[in-house]
Amino acid sequence: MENRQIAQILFETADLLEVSAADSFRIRSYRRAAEAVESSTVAVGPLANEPKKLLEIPGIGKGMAANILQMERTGKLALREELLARYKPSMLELLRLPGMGPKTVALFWDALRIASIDELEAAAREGRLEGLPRCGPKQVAKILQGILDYRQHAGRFHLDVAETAAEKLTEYIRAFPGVARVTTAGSLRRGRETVGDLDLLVTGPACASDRVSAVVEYVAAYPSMVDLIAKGQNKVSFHLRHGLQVDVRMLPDESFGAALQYFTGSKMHNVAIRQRALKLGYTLNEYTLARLEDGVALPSGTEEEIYAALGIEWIPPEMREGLGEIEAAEQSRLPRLIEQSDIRGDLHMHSDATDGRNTIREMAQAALERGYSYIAITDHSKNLAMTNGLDDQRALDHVKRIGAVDREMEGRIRIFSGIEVDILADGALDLSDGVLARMDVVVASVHSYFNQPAEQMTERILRAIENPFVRVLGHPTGRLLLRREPYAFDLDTVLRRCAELGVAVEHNSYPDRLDLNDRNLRRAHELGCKIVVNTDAHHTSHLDKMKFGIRQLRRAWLQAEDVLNTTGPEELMRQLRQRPA
Ligand code: DGT
Ligand code: CA
Ligand code: CA
Ligand code: ZN
Repeated sequence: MENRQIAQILFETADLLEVSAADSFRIRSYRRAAEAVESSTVAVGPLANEPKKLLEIPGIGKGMAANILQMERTGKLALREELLARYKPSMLELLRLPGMGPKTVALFWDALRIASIDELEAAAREGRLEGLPRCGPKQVAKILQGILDYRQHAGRFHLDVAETAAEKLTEYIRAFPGVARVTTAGSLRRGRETVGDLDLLVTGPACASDRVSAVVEYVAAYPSMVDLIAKGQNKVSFHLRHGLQVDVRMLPDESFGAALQYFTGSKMHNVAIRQRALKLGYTLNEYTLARLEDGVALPSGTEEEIYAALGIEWIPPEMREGLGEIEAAEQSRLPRLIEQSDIRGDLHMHSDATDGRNTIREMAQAALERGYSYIAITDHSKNLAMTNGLDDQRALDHVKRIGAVDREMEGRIRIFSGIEVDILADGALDLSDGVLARMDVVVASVHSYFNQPAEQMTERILRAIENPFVRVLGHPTGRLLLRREPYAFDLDTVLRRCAELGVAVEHNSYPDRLDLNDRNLRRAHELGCKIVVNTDAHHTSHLDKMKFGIRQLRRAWLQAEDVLNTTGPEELMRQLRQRPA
């Protein structure tokens, strides 16, 4: 079992113990063990048979080592199963609702025997929660909203989660003799901001029709699978932990292009492509492109061949949403989409001065290794107390330190001094103008009072960007994908004002932010906004999240010249707060 799976079971057991009002020491021991397993750099499961090594991990005692052995042997933990039998399995889902901790769940269980989201919703609607502690009309409305949000997102996954799962599975399948390629299709290939299920294509000599059954059996035996949904002649579907579904299809090499085109989608794009094929006298399915009149198959081994036969250029997957891309291809006006290699620097990252994990120098070194010409260090300001945010004096000291490291790098990479300054509730900034004036890159972001009325939030952001030292509006909508909706405000008005003032808007590459989204990015571009794409890295490894941001820019049809941090350091500084003519 993987650490993540073991940790998940332990976390869930801790939550269930808390619902059952178990001894707080016991609850804590499960939670501590879960955290230890989750952050352990060695695989804990395989150590189960060497209890001594397990016991060396802080947070894991004798009892917990026995639990891990049990999970490794049986895939289950008896205590968790017992607790689930006492309540209902639906209790775990209830615990995942936003804002529902074990204490609240325990309260509802004790008073009303509520053990599922449906039961909670019914109780809330029928007014049965009233009179319980902390259950005023406001809280009840919040619970109902939480249920709504949860249902809307249930069954979708962040891009990085889907990609990691795809990489692991790919590695497993590629090890089978005669498998030549494992290729990602579906929404993951199109770079959609969240993924419903994973679609993988497997091709190679082993997938010929007389041999494919061995590949099917092999894939159906994937060790990290939770349950098998379907096993067909050349297809396997199953669930991974946390419910992510995977659809794997095995195809002969000569069908690769047709299959990849078909399973990449989107459905809207494919409908239009098939209509085009029919108009030209062809049929197109996942196996081949063929002539209508006599059924003769045409070369279908690559996507390029398919699109060429239909008289259009190959269309990048990120554009295949049925939003005019086929017309653009017909007229040979497909954009040359931005690529990772166009990016020259990253303008939003944190160091260990606040809540980042690495030093300024380590961040610079990591950026250099990624081929960047510059970065900006933009730590938090004091309003975010839990991050140890900087006040005026510390911010000034930090500028000096950044400058010193910049000099140490001797021109190999530029390190701009910066800050991610909080936009306070009334739109004032968290640091004084005199301090902001000393920074190369001031990113202004909202991190508090997300629930202001829309008008107030709009005014607040407008006031903040009027400040002449603000260069970038950070993660402009504040959404957390699958968790928190964007705050209510008038984005269009804000984007217009950013364009007028020359303030750049950020696309944040963190896979659970990705704001602005693809539609908003396109809108920002239409309105003439400067756009920067940043990672908001809190660790050197986070710099690699840039690829998720790039995919959204591509989905917005953006080219390198539409994005500010594709230029060199001097040009960037020149343009950062220049007003349009
Ligand atoms: P998702 O999984 O919700 O994030 O989105 P997709 O686009 O990956 O959708 P999915 O997994 O249902 O199907 C993958 C692709 O396969 C889809 O984009 C187009 C193609 N496809 C699957 N089923 C159908 C179908 O019934 N009709 C058509 N036209 N295409 C389909
Ligand atoms: Ca899919
Ligand atoms: Ca699918
Ligand atoms: Zn931020």
